[in-house]
Amino acid sequence: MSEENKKIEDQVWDPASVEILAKAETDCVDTCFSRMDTQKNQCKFGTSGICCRICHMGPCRITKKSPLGVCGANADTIVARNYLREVVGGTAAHSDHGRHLVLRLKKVAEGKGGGYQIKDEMALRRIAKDFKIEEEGRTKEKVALDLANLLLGEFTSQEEKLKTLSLAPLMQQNIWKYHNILPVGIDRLIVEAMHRTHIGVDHDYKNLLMSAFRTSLVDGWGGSRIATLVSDILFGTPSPVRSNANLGVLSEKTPNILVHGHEPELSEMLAVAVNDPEIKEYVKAAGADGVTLSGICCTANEILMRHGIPIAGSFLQQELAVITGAVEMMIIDVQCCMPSLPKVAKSYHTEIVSTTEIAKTIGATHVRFETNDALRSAKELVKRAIDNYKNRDPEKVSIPSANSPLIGGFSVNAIKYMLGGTFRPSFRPLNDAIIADRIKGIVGIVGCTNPKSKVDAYINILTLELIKRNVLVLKTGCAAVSSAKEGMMTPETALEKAGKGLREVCEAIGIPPILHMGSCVDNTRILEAATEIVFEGGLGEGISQVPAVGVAPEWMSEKAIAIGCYFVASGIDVILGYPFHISGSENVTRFLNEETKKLFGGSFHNVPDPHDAVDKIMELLHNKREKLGINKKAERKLFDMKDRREL
Ligand code: BF8
Repeated sequence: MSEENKKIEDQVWDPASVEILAKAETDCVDTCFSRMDTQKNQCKFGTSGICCRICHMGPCRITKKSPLGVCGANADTIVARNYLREVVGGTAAHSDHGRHLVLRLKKVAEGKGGGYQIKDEMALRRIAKDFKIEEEGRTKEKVALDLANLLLGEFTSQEEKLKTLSLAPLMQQNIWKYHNILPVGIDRLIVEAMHRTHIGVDHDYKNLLMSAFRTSLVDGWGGSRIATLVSDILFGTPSPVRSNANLGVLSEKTPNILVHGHEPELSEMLAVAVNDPEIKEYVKAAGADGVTLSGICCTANEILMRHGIPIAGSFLQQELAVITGAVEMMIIDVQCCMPSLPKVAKSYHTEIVSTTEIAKTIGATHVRFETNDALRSAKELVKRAIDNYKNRDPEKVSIPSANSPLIGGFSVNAIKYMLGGTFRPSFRPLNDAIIADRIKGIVGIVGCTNPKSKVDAYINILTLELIKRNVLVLKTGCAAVSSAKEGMMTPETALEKAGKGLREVCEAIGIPPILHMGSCVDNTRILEAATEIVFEGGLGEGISQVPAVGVAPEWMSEKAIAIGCYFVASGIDVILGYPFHISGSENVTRFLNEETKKLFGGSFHNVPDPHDAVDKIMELLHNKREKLGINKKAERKLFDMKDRREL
């Protein structure tokens, strides 16, 4: 192995990425990995959260010599304000995504759907019932209109608390009420959080941080939850589906179109367009047998879950996909699309196409995706990609062979059905397995990948070690893609590695021990699963009592911070592979990492090493099981001894 490849192997885990990063060096193309090198020694004021650029008396930086900003703000205020603004950023991204889908549902209900339909009427009626909307004897359009109006009200409500909160167990609702953080409308809370972080408004770090948790609730139980609910109604509730993942899904023999971003309105229609007879004829005329559509990032997860369309890669593979030289077009919408893409694409024939007014990139072609005439708009994009096929330079093409099979599509409904059967879908068998100690608990491994450390390594080590220890792993976002690429999302491979108890349960039910639950907004499916466990009974009155942990091993985005906050506010401990930018304030750090435990039943834990994370997670699960009285005696002793050793 060359020295060069050795270095690359320290940056990325999967062989396809190693191969393409080597190609990037040969082709003299910059990637986020080379830029990470040049960005080493990142600003310490930024990483500790003590740089304040909120007003133009600054920017101010807190040091021992200058402990206050020009306005008098101390480190606690500055760190907490910066943190709240990050939570706002993440919440806004998820919630705007949710809003677009509700507006689409409304148009569909009014007969102006632009080619979209209600694909899952049962989901519509089930959700309508949850919100006490009359549905019996009414057309699906009428029900959908009432539901869309109710959900739009979730964004605009000024004083009424969010209705989607009623989907949470009563215990969590009471905790939020007790701490005075029951959220009102999504838009109002986002505006209010921006207001209180303006110069001269909220200076109490605890007050600011409670606002961060309140804001995050309008993400997890509001905007994101709405996005998932409405996506299921419009595009279908996912059920298990086979597919493949990694750059090897690209085809040497057909035009390749990559869809990248987050909102499923675009990707859903592209999935339809590539199978349209007109497109089949068009591509034949271009000398190919078909078009290969695959996805990057969360949009990949969306179309995988509902159509079994393969995943080309996760966040940090977006540039690598272009560097294969085999991509005719990358169609992007919102979130996690790197501004570097057009520059990378310049070395090849790939056209980067942006599609929405709120997300443009210099160097990309902007073709507005017309949601009101979506199929035509999608077909035009596909034809444009096919036209570009002739420009592919075979000399520049190198598609890695890595291409792992996977099973995705585990919505809560699908899990319930698999656990209980068609006539009595239920979480009972899972609760019983947890109570009987065959499964220790559930762990959601979620979030991004980050070039600060070897990509996918933490996620894959942790996942493997947890299933060995009889932990059922639920996955979303790019963390799900890491496992998929590793070949760990088929029962065949993962069950071999799972502990005895978990293996027996999964074999009996017919599920893999690692469940792909979707995109980042679908983290709400994990909350939904935890809620089902509570409702099923025997594992506590609230989510905070369920043996469940969340982990964001390689996170990087503001959305991940918002997700972490709504998990903690819902009573779930969250392990972070990288710390927040808060170390400049001991008070803020203590509040997030310790005091939240007393408030909500869960807190944050910084654990940079995956093996330490395994120990920490098992300890957290053990403690929750202990409180429920479901630990075996022998195991209790073992943990007592371990505690004594630590003392
Ligand atoms: O929303 S996991 S890198 S793609 S932010 Fe982005 Fe992170 Fe991936 Fe999806 Ni989520």
